[in-house]
Amino acid sequence: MANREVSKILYEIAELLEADDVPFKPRAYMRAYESVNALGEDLSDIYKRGGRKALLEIPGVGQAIADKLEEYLKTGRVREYERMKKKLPADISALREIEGVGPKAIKVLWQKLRIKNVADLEKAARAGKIAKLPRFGQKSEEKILKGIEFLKGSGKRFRLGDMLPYARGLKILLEKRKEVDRVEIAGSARRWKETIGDLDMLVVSKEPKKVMDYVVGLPEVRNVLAHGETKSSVVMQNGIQVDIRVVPEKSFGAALNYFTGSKAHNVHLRQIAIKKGWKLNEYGLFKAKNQIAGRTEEDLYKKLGMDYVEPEMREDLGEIDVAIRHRLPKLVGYGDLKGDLQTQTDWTDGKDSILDMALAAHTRGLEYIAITDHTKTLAMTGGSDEKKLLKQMAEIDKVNKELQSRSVKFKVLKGAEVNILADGRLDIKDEILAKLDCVGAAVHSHFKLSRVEQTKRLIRAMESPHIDVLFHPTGRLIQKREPIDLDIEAIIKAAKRTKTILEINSYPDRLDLKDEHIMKAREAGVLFSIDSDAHAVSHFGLLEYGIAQARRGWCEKKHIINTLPYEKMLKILK
Ligand code: DGT
Ligand code: CA
Ligand code: CA
Ligand code: ZN
Repeated sequence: MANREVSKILYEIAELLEADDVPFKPRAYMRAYESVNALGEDLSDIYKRGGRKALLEIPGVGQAIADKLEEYLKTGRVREYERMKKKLPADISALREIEGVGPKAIKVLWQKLRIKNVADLEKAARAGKIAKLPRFGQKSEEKILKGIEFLKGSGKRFRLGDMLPYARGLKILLEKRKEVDRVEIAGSARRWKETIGDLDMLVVSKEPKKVMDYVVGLPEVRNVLAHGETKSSVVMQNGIQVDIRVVPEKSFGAALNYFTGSKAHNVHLRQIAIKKGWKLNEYGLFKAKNQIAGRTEEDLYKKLGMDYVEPEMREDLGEIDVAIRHRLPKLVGYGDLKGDLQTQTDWTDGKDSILDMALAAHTRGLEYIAITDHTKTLAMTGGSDEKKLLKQMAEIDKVNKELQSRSVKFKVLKGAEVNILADGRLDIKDEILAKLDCVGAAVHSHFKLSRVEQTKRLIRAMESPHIDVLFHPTGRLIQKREPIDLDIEAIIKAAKRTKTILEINSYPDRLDLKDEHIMKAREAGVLFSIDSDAHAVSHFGLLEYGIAQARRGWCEKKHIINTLPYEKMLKILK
């Protein structure tokens, strides 16, 4: 397809002429660009059919432009364009997408700061270099940054749960290519941060250019921010920016390590390399000019004198020192859960029956679930009162018998997600709660109480002898609702004192407790459950997000009660 390439050339010639203040000509090229862009027929077919005469019939194409079209169709290049491009080699089409950036500005940006693409421009603007340029100033710098944010999507961060499945899809797409040997998701997504700024992907290939052309040409791409030989940045239709790099096999470990980050972890590793007289970068670990490690991440850490650090821990929160002393925790694994202590069914606002939830959990490799439907003061969910709870308990007995008769080794536990009232009382009578196997309590209303009231409220609930687990303790919804105002230290202390389990809720909108609170609570000796909060059979897959948060909080198997078989787990409960 010559049309796409030719129309880009015409567009850029128009802009290059404009940048040089040439009168009239830019308009002519822009008109020709518009016609070629809108052609229904391939230019080379038109030329084959009618020669130069046919080219001249295209609206806006005069003698001078026809020369260029002919030259392109015969030789694949336009020398005058190449000559102009040498003087101003910036990616004009991409930079022009930014609100407020015109051809004259692009010329100044190139001449003064060697800015070639949107990524360069963003870097310079963030460093305050644009404001200092003649004819720019503070206001235009801010405007440029806003324009880039807009181009990149909303400029905000994305919830991991919304983007990880997408990233995995992209990975599979790339893995199918012949020229691609290996693909890994890196960056904050590999570290399982609750939100991600963009997606970083790493590809091993001997044909980087092919990979780059393929990625940039994907129909999913909304904007190309940079298109290089081994690095590109694109914005997808869903608004996420994808940074993708191709590296050779021998640098793969070093590159994966570098692009996984975090930046703070990287900086710390590099200091260690320097102390040993070596150099560490995304290409490898080097002693003088010789690569001594970096083909894999494992050999890299080993050579640096430490144990392999799991990506979830790479935040420079002390993990490097612990790795050097060979004292890293053995993190809870993605396959370590035996049960799930928070699930909802069609008895309230869940979609599926108790039996179906049990069978789905069993298929996922779990050995038990607790049924924890909402209680009566959460009226819009059809929450259970005491009578309904008793009825449900009888039903659970039946389901367990049914499972047994089908030889399914699986246990359904009786539970509830008891609603905590504004003053910390519970909405279900104690004598009923006493009959349940595993009781969670949670806040679903009065989110705006003061810190003092809120903290008192939760502590009162935890003091109930029947409340085993505090579900989604802070009530936050990532990017939607702030957490309730809590004295988290006091909550942790009370959990420890009352032997209340704190939940790590896996629902990607919640991830509650969050990583830093998990870290604190674990250090204080509090135990956790990792629950899906499933409202449908498909939701058990979400448990991996909760496990990831637990790992970000340095939790081992022993910190998570539902890694135990249910008899042992029940013994830990109040
Ligand atoms: P994000 O995208 O904001 O959620 O966070 P990251 O960690 O994915 O950061 P990103 O996408 O800017 O860069 C990916 C990784 O590349 C980052 O985790 C570490 C590495 N990196 C980026 N810039 C630098 C840098 O200036 N120095 C070092 N040492 N590493 C960097
Ligand atoms: Ca990133
Ligand atoms: Ca990035
Ligand atoms: Zn619910």
